[in-house]
Amino acid sequence: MSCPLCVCFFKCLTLSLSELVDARCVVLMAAADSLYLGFDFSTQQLKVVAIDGNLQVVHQNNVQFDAELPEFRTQGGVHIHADGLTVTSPVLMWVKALDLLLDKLKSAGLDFSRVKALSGCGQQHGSVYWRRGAAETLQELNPQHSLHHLLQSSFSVSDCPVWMDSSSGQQCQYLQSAAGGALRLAEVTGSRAYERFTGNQIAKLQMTQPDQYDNTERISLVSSFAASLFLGDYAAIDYSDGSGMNLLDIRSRNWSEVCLEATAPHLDKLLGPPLPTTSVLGPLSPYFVHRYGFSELCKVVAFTGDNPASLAGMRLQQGDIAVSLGTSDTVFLWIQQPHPALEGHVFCNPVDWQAYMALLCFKNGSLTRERIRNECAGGLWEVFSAALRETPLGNNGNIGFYFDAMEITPTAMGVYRFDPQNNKVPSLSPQAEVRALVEGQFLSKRLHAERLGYSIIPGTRVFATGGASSNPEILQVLSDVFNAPVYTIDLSNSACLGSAYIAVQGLVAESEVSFFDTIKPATKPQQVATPHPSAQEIYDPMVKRYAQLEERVLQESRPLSHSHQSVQPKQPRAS
Ligand code: XUL
Repeated sequence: MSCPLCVCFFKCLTLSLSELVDARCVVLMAAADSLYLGFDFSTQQLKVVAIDGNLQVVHQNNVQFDAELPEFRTQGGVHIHADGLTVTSPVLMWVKALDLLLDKLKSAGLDFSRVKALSGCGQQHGSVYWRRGAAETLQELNPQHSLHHLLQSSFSVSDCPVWMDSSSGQQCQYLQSAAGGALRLAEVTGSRAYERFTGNQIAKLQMTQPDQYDNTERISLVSSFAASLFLGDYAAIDYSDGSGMNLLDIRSRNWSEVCLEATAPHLDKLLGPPLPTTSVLGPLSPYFVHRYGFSELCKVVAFTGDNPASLAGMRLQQGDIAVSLGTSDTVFLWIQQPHPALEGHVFCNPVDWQAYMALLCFKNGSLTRERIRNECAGGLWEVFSAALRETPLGNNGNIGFYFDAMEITPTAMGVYRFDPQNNKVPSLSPQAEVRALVEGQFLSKRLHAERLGYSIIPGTRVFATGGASSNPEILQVLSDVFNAPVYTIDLSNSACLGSAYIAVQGLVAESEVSFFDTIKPATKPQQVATPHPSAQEIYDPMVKRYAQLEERVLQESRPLSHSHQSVQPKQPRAS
C-alpha cells in the first residue's frame, strides 16, 4: 500500500498528521521530476506556466489572439459590436489557440509524460454554449485531428459574450427586482446585478436568440469550457468563478432558485452542479494522451476565474489583502465572513472552500496620482515622495477625495477637500495635497474592504503590486493606513501560477493538506514597509471620518454621477 498523500512508499506512512503537513511529505509528493501546468484563457491571449515539483517555474508560453490567429479578426481578443455595448469573442479562436499552444509546448521539448496534473483559469463572466450532441463529440475526440477541426459544429453560439459586454442592462433590472432589490441580490450572490455577469448575459441570449438557447445542451464559463476540452466531457463550474454569475448563492454554494427562475428556463440542467475549485474533475482525455504523450494518470483539476486564480498565485492567506496600483487600482481580499455590499464583489474563495474573497476596483489610480504629481510636485516623483516624507501621518486632519474620472468605488465624481473641522476647502498646500491624495486613496480601499467583511487582524499582510508599488513612500502610507506590513509581489503571471498551484493542491486536497502547506516551497515575498507605531491611533478614527465625509461627497456628486450613468463600470483584472 502506498502513502495516500504522495504515493511515495516511504516514511510518510509512519509520520503524524502534523509532520505530514510540515511540507516535507508534500515536497516528496511533488517529486522533482513532476510537472504541473496552469493555463490562463485571458482576454487577449492564452498563456501557460509549467512548474516542477519544487514549485519553480520551468517553462512559460503563450498564444496572442490578434497576432497569431488573425483569421478571427479580433482586436484585443474581442469584437466590439456596432452598438458599442455588445462585446464577444469567437469560441473557436480559443479552441484553435489551445491547439497552437500545445504544439508550441511540444516544439519546445516539454515532456508531457511528466505532467501529473493540470488546471487553469479564464477571464471571468464570459459564457460558452455547447450545441446539443456536443458531449458525445467531446468524449470521442480523434487524436489524428486538431480540436479546432473536431469541434467546429459543437457550439450553438459562435460569438461568446465576454466580461467587457455591457448590453444586458434590461436583464439586470429584471433580476434585481425579482430578487428583492440590489442589496438583497448582493447578499445572496455576492454582487448586485452587473451587465457583464453571466446570468444576465444568458437571460439576454434566451430573450433575443431563443433558437440558439433551445439548441444548447450545456452552458460553460470560459474556465469550465477550457476544463471540458481537457476532460473530454462537460466540466463543472467551480464555486469561485460561479460567484461571478449573479446566479450562485455564495453561502449555500448552490444555484439560487430565485435567480435561476428570473434568468432563463431549465437553467440548472444547462449549468450542472457547481464544485469546489480544487476538485479533481477526472483523468485527462485520451485525446491528449495519444496526440501529445501525456500520461494516462494526469489529472484535470477544476478551472476557475482569473481573479480567483491570481489570489492563489499571490498566496494570499486569511486576513491578507493585495493592492494593485495601476491605471486603475484593484484590491483583492481574503475574507472569512462575507458582507456583500452595493460596491465590489464577494466570491467564494478558490483555495479554502469555506472562506471568501472580495474584489474591488477603483478607477482613479495612477492617472490621478500623476496629475497631482504634475500640479503639486513639478512633475517629479522625488518631490512627490519628499512631500509624503515631510508631512505627518493623518495630514494634520486634512482629507481629500480625488475622483477625476467617474469613480466605480464609490459611484462619484469630482474633487473634494476637507479641513480638520470638516469644512469644505477649495485648496490645500501642495505638500498637504499630495498626502491627502495618497491617504485618501488608501483610506477608501480600507473602508470599502471593511464594508465587504475585511478586518485587520494580527499577522495581516498587505501585498502591493503594479507601477506605484516601486515607490517606498507610497508603500509607507499604505502600511500606515492598514497598520500592517507591506510586501511586494510580481503579479505578471499570477493567474497562471495560481492555476498551477491549484493543480498541485487538487492532488492532495482530499487528504486535508491545506493549500498553504502545499505551496510552502514557493519563493517568499519581500517585506518593504512596516507601519509606524502611531498608525493605528491615527487611522482607525480617520477611516470613520472618511466614511462620513464620503457620504457628503456622494450627496454632492449625485447629479454628476447620474449624468454618467450610461457608462458601465468595468473591473479590470489585477494582473
Ligand atoms: C472581473 C472582471 C475581469 C475579468 C477579465 O470581475 O470582469 O477582471 O476577469 O480578466
